[in-house]
Amino acid sequence: MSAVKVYGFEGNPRTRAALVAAKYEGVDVEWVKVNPFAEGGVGADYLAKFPLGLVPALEKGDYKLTEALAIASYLAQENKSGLLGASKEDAADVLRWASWANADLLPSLAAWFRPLTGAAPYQKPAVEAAKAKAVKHLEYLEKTLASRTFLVGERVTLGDVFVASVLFRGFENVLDAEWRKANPNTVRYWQTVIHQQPFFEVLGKVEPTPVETAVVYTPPKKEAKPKAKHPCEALGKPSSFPLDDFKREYSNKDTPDAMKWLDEHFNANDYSVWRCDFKYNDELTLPFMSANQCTGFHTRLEASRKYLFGSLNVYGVANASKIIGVYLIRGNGTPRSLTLKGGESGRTDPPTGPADYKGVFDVAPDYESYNFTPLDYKTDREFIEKVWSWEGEVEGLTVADGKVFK
Ligand SMILES: N[C@@H](CCC(=O)N[C@@H](CS)C(=O)NCC(=O)O)C(=O)O
Repeated sequence: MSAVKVYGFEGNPRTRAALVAAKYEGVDVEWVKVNPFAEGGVGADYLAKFPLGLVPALEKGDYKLTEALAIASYLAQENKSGLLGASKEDAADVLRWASWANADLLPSLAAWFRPLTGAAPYQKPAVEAAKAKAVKHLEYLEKTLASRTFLVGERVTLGDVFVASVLFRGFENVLDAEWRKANPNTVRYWQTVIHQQPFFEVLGKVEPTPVETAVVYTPPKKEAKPKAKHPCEALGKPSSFPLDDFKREYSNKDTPDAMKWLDEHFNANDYSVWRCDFKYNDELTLPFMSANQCTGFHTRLEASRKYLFGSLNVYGVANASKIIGVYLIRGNGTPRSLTLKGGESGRTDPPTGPADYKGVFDVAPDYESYNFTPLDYKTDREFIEKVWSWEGEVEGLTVADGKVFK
């Protein structure tokens, strides 16, 4: 006769119920340890036999069976120890409790404690809902047991085997000392059932120790995200001058004198100059409001302060104005595809700066409201000085206001 094999894993209530049922009936089973939750899962051989990959499963020669209730009933079939109930009504009641434990109590308990232990993803509302469901079912059990030692008749049945096996999961995780105090019938019942010889033979000598306090969810430690580096950081120190030196010149001298200093020090490998035009000048109304917009833009450029200098001006009069600026930025990374004002830049040196102006300006979420055009320091010098000194006319308009970023 072929040996009976039961597949499942240690501590699994459904596997345990099958093994205990076999002990009651005196059926010799070989317990083959298989755990779908372990690394590597159940393995190809198991899937070939039991395509759903779930446990428990039973095998006897060519006969294969899944579903915990079916397996335990099969093992208890001869009903030598009365596990299946003494009458038709008892048999149905036994099935009812076993089914309740397997299909209602276990899933709601598992959905309550598994996320708390990290075995399943944690979502507070789902855990709360599962807890509420489990508690409702457990209250029903507590009331039922107020007047009974066992769930059906006067001796242990398969209903008790399932209910007691599933309760382990609760006592190991969430049914803590406080809960036990409030539910003495269930505790007494569980202790009675699990101290029967067949349970003892499956569980071994170790006395179960219910938790003092329910497990609590501990959020995984968030890995500290490394602070994003500013793209200009990769450029290192400029070979010509630190931008602060020019900012100081500009602050302490008249702009023409500061520009003379820049004429001597400007190095197109270290820095590039950009014209900035607001895209929606048609929408501008009062110059002071436009100037506020310039201030806002500069505030949002703060993260690029080390790499940026410039002035953003309001030209014209109320309802006929434009926002135009000029910025000096760290990096010569003018994309070669861009046409410089007045023709190709002619520069053939590889870019050493950020891919283009974006690296500096996209720290401000509204930078896309502006057009940026590369300027040539030498040929556009007059325009640059005009904007930085707030003098002269640009596109026939004079400066109404301006905001310097330094
Ligand atoms: N309805 C099946 C459910 C079996 C089941 O879901 N077993 C769980 C362990 S208790 C399992 O194998 N889960 C693995 C998985 O979901 O991948 C039964 O009553 O036996």
